[in-house]
Amino acid sequence: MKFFLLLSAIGFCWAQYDPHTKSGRTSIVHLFEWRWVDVALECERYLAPKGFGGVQVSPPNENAVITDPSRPWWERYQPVSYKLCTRSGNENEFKDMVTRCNNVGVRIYVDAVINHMTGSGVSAGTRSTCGSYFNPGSEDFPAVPYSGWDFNDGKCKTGSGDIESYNDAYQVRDCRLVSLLDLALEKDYVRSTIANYLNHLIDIGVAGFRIDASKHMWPGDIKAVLDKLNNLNTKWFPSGSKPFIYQEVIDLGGEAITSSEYFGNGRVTEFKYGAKLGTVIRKWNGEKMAYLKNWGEGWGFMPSDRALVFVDNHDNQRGHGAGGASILTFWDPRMYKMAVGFMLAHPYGFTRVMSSYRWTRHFVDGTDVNDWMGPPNNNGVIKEVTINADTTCGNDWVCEHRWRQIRNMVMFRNVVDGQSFTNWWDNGSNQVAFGRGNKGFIVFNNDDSTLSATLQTGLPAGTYCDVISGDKSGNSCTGIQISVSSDGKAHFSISNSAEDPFIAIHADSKL
Ligand code: AAO
Repeated sequence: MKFFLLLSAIGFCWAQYDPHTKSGRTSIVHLFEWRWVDVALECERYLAPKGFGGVQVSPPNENAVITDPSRPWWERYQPVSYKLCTRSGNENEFKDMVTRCNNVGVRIYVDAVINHMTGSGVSAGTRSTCGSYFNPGSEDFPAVPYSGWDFNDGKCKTGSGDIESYNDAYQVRDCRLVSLLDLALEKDYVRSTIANYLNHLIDIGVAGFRIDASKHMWPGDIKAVLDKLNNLNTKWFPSGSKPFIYQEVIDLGGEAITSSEYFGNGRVTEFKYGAKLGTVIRKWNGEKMAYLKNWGEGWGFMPSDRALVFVDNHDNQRGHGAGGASILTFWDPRMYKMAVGFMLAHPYGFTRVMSSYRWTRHFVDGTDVNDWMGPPNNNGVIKEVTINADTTCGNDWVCEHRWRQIRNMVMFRNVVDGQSFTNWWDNGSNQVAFGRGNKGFIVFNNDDSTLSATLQTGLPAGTYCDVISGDKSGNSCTGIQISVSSDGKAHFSISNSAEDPFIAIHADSKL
């Protein structure tokens, strides 16, 4: 029995569900559209010291240069080849980033766009980020190479060749997603070509992949690609480690395709998480935080050990993808910090923090017509992520991961890792609290009245620094102090008009 347990523990550690973060690091951050040189610096100067486990980077492979609209962020989801050459940097810069991040214990996860190539309507003669020739009209991508044989045209049964209904699993997998040329992943040549691309990245030292548009590929085809992948680079990972896999499948219920079909391949994005949490924090549809008591599987989410969770992603923060209006983003900072704080304190799922750039929103009839706008740039060249004296970012990079409340909750999650969900309390409305064993405790007041309560924290007696209103530095605290008595109880008072109406304390914030 013992031997079996040991084997299954090892099996889990080395398998595709494990992010291979350095021990004690429990979250990753999506540095959306950052340049590789800036990611490398951020690993060294911020992510490693603050306990982040890894970075999801934007697609590193060559893409079409879209000029109408002018250099949208989404051009990176229109591959031209698998050369590592984009607005974020070239192959040498990519390698340097992976090496430097790994050397400080921060992993790199690549956004792998393998379902398709460019849009069918992109005109021949369109430039690409590395100068490779391609012709969408004749399905010719000589820099890979792919030709007409390598696409799904024959299999798709819709009149337009595009996905017309999400109620038909065949359409969703065999037809074109928004006219993007759909690769024939049933072909061994296509599978091997994709595997070669991913293996190149693995050999450089990446720790895993976000598989873009997984819903649009058959689970068995994805598996066939994954079966061809190398183990991770032993310079940084134990021998026999498999890449971490998380598949982008949008399953809010009610469609032909469900997330569970993909569990055999790796983790899956849980889109219900951000959609529901946004609804609760906004208090829409009669939802209240008290209902979060059984958050997780109790809300109909997938099993925790299969879930990749997030409050918002690069799509739904600007109205793409799914989730709708309830999604919270940096544009609603007060509610957003509460949502991210709740996510990072709660044991469910493997957590990803979003890090965005600011763009000029312009709503026409409720739709942001500037949802396409690319990262801060000078004539198309991505701007550097500058760091201000107060540690926030300049040049319109939002850097949510550097907000004190979010950065400190990433550390909170590390400190309480492995501890159970304990000491739930609620007032029947929007004042709630819970602990993580004897390591951490968090209290929220999302009601319209002051919270004043003496609660069981589960923590050892002492004075703790609230990591939301301030930081512990040495033996002093720049924020609110909470004193826990010998019976584990502490008094909390949170005004409903507080800038951040929540308090979090943990073992390492003890003074
Ligand atoms: C661009 C242009 C297009 C043009 C195309 C080709 O915008 O007009 O035709 O180029 O020239 C990104 C952008 C796209 C962009 C594309 C390529 O978002 O606008 O197209 O790059 O440049 C589906 C997929 C999901 C996908 C999501 C955006 O299932 O995989 O659409 N996300 C990933 C990436 C994303 C990227 C791609 C894939 C492509 O994260 O950045 O696209 O590489 C339903 C379905 C979802 C479906 C949504 C949206 O959702 O369930 O699967 O996502 O529709 O079509 C409620 C429902 C919910 C429903 C939602 C929306 O919330 O509950 O289920 O409404 O109807």
